[in-house]
Amino acid sequence: MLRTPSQPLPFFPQQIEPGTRSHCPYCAFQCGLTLTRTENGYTASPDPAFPVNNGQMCIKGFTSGQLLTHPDRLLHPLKRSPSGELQPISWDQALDEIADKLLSIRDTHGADANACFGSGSLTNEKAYLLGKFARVALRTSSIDYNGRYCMASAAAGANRAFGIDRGLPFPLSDIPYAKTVLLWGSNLAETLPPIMQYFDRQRLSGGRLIVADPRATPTARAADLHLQLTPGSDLILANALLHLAIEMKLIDPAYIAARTNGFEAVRASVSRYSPEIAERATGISLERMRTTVRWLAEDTAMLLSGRGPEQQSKGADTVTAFTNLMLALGKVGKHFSGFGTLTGQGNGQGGREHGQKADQLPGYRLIENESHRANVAALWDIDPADLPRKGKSAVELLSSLGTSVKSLLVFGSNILVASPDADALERRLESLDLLVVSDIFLNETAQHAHYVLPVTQWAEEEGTLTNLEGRILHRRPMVTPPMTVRSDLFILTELAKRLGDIQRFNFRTSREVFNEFRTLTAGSLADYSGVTYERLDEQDGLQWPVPYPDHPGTPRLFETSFPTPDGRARFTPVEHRPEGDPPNAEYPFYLTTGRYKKHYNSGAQTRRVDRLREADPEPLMEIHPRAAAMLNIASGDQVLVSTRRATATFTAQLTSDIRPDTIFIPFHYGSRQSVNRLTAAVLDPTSKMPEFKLCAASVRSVLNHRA
Ligand SMILES: Nc1nc2c(c(=O)[nH]1)N[C@H]1C(S)=C(S)[C@@H](COP(=O)(O)OP(=O)(O)OC[C@H]3O[C@@H](n4cnc5c(=O)[nH]c(N)nc54)[C@H](O)[C@@H]3O)O[C@H]1N2
Ligand SMILES: Nc1nc2c(c(=O)[nH]1)N[C@H]1C(S)=C(S)[C@@H](COP(=O)(O)OP(=O)(O)OC[C@H]3O[C@@H](n4cnc5c(=O)[nH]c(N)nc54)[C@H](O)[C@@H]3O)O[C@H]1N2
Ligand code: SF4
Ligand SMILES: [Mo]
Repeated sequence: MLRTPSQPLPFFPQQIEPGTRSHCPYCAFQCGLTLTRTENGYTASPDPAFPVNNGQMCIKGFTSGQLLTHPDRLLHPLKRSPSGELQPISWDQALDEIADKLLSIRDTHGADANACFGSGSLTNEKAYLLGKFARVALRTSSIDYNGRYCMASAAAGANRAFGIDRGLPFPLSDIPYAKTVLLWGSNLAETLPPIMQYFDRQRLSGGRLIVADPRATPTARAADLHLQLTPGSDLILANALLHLAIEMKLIDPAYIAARTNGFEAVRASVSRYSPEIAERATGISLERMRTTVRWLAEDTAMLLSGRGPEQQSKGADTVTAFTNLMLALGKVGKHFSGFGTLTGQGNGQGGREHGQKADQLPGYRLIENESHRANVAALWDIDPADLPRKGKSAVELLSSLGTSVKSLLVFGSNILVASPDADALERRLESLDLLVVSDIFLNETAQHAHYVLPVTQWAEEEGTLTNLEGRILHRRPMVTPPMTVRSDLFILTELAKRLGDIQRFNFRTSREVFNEFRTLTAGSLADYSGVTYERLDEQDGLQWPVPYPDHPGTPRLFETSFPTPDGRARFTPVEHRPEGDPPNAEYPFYLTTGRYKKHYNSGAQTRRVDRLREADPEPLMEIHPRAAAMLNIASGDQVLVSTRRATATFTAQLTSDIRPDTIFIPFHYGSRQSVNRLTAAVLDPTSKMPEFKLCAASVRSVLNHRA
């Protein structure tokens, strides 16, 4: 026994004050909310005192209370029996057996044969401890996480240009003062609904909104100008806008000279992206391009990018085309202006800073940088030579399952629904010696596991998350967890102890983990060393870097310099490349994927919430009426959608909001309704982001349900 019965359970909340303020379980907006106990469970209401959401929430937040008392909630560790069923076992038995198996895999196949997969929904403490567990206890380089599917291209682009990656390098409260905002491939009216209050204020004071999206989404319909471009042509359009800005003498030579390097190479490269070429490739008229450039140049202006241009096999270069444009216009680091990317997951920002990424150590340190290695190894009390090197990125790691990788521990991702080319992944999961899934629900991935470990969830635990504007927030416990579940932190510390590392994983509270990791970030790019849980409570969060205890936080970056060796931002020329899985006569459509307002990511949580499931019970394939007419398809028909990998059946929805060459299917659904069975595992060579937004598809009608 590692615990005497009189001691409180490690990582369990000690006391819960009624009326505690905390945050939503889902997206990067991290709305402040409170919970009220009702006859049937819990009801969530917005916290009017929290400054970011200012009393607003979306339907997912309002219905989040249902997750806490859900009948599907996992309550006991489960083990797969020889006959294939998952059966309850004790925590000690589960942890002992998993640790034994990890050790025997390491002995037989080497340390890298054990792998971990993390998530942007884990708190900073969990993300940090998972990275430390992999490197120090398992001694494996095999760790990556679902942020590779999400923020990797944005991160690569921002690092390349600015030397740092904080999604929004300015506060949300700057948005209302931007004269022009260009939202590039973000449907934020549905994916960050309460953010619209900032845009409403912007529009009321005479601001303009431009949206670049192949679909006329609710966000695009709210815009002054909609650039309904051909999927995958974003880089061409961005380079052509810079070409025009140069031609129209709208660039800012004084800013370029004072604050940047490398413009001449970019000037030469964009000279080939004439508006005529771009008009043909993107479908956007010269007049619209000119208006866009004029609006962006003339006053305060922001370019904010979403997953549309980023989840492409050229996503990192496309983001670079955006930073090139905004730097040339002299906007970056000026008030109410600049480039930003809209982070998606609850802790999508903090989750990419603290060492669960294959190439990173905590505080945005790099695992291949010798002085970063020495620094972290010293704090972890290990020899730098024992710190594993860079591992494989998410899709590459999952492609090695069953061959070089024999075990996988998953924390906070439903990889079978969220990963590209999912049928191939399903076969690989089946070939593992050990699959362990820690989750709240038995999601599609957990159904393949050898062991399932039930964990505490958002309102039952403490920790920190970092929102889309780099604001570190305190997740406070509001509810006592069921006594039979455990925190992810408990699982990691107990497994580490069983692997023989007691001293380095001797934590009993989230706060203790936080204190170790904030010390470790001192002097790093994402410096949290001046943050305490108490300070977060007093100030409703702090924006990093926070390098010392009285530091007020850093709402705006880049005002005077960039965190590059010479303090200047970097231009990098980038060229268009075609998508990895292009349309042809057999597969004539672009299949693009994305989100519904009422479901969240793999849907493991939201498909279990009655109001959300009833509102959108299945994924619909959006198709333009002209394309549908040629294929003799009506709304409500069952259609077969085929790609070079698989065929699946969906219900058609005719809408003139989409381009005739494009179909759209959301990815929130599992099994036969999973669109990721169709997508391609084509990766961006720089960011290793899979090309979720673009593959070739064919459509045909199977059954006509017309009356
Ligand atoms: N309701 C809801 N909200 C969420 C989430 C959710 O699942 N549901 N998830 C959260 C997470 S993790 C994330 S990452 C964010 C994502 O938030 P968004 O980036 O807003 O979401 P997506 O729907 O993936 O993609 C945005 C848009 O990209 C467009 N698009 C497709 N192909 C292209 C292209 O080639 N070029 C361009 N320019 N656009 C293209 C799509 O039509 C879509 O409207 O949302 C967060 N918030
Ligand atoms: N085709 C297509 N595929 C995509 C995308 C797309 O646009 N198109 N978007 C990609 C993007 S941006 C993302 S972010 C991914 C997201 O997809 P996933 O990685 O699957 O993420 P989620 O569905 O948010 O959460 C997965 C699981 O985490 C559990 N969970 C939540 N909190 C915790 C916790 O604290 N601990 C533990 N152990 N479990 C927890 C939930 O119950 C759920 O089962 O999907 C990617 N996949
Ligand atoms: S899902 Fe996002 S926008 Fe909706 S309530 Fe939760 S944090 Fe707010
Ligand atoms: Mo995401």
